[in-house]
Amino acid sequence: MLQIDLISIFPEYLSPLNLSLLGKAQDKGVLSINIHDLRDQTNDVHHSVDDTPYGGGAGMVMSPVAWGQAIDQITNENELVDLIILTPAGKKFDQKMASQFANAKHIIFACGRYEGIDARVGEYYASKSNFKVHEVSIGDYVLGGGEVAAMVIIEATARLIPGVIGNPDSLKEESHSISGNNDDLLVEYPNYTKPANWRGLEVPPVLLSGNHGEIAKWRKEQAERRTRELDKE
Ligand code: JD8
Repeated sequence: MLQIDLISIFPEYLSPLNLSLLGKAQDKGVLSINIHDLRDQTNDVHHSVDDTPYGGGAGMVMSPVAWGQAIDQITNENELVDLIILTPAGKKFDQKMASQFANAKHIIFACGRYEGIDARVGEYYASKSNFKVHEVSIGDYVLGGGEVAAMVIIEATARLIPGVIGNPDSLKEESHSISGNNDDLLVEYPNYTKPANWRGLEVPPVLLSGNHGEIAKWRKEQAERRTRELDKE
C-alpha cells in the first residue's frame, strides 16, 4: 500500500484529498494519505517557520529546522522514502513520472510557501541512502505554494494504483497514458453520449452505426487529428 504524507503550513488546503475517489481508496486500504501541519514542529511561541534570505532579497525563506523535524518524525531508517519537494524550478511532472510514483511505498510531499524552502533540506535528505529526493514542478507558471501542485500529482498518481479506480480498462485509452504502443502518444478522441441531437448538434453517425471496426478507425483518426492540432500550437 502506498503511504502518502503531506507537510504544509496550510493543512486545511489539502483536505480535498480525503474526498471522492481518494477518500474511498483510503477506506478500501489501497492508499493512506496523512496531512501534517509544519507549525506543529516549531518550538517557539510564534511557531515561526520562515526567516529573511541570506544574501538579501525580497520575501522570506522557509527555515530548514522545522522541515527536518517534520520529515524525521514520519520516517525511519529502514524504509525507502520518495521526498517530493514542489518548486517552480523543479523537473516537469508528466504521466511517466506519475507511473513511477505509483510504484513507490512511501511518498512525502514538502509543500512550501513564501519564497520556498531552504535548499539544504533537499541536500540533506539526498545524502541519506534511504531517501530519493525529487524537485518537481507541475508547469511553467508561478503558484503561491506547493499544495495545489501536490494534489495534482497525487490525483494523477493514485488513479494508476490498482484498486483506486473502478474500471482499470478506462486507463488504457486515456491521453498520455503510458501503455507501450504508439497510440499512447495521442490525446484521446472526442466523446459523446445521449441525446443524439443536442441544440441542433448531431453525434457523428459512425458512432451510432454499431460497426466497431469503423468506430475504432474514426476514433484513431480523431485522436491523430487532435494531436496534430495540439502539436501545431
Ligand atoms: C512550491 C513557494 C511560491 C515561488 C515566489 C511565489 C510547483 N508549477 C509551480 N509553480 N509554482 C510552484 C510552487 C510555488 C511555490 C512553492 C511550488 C513554494 N512557492 C514562490 C517562487 C517565487 N513565490 C509550482 N510545483
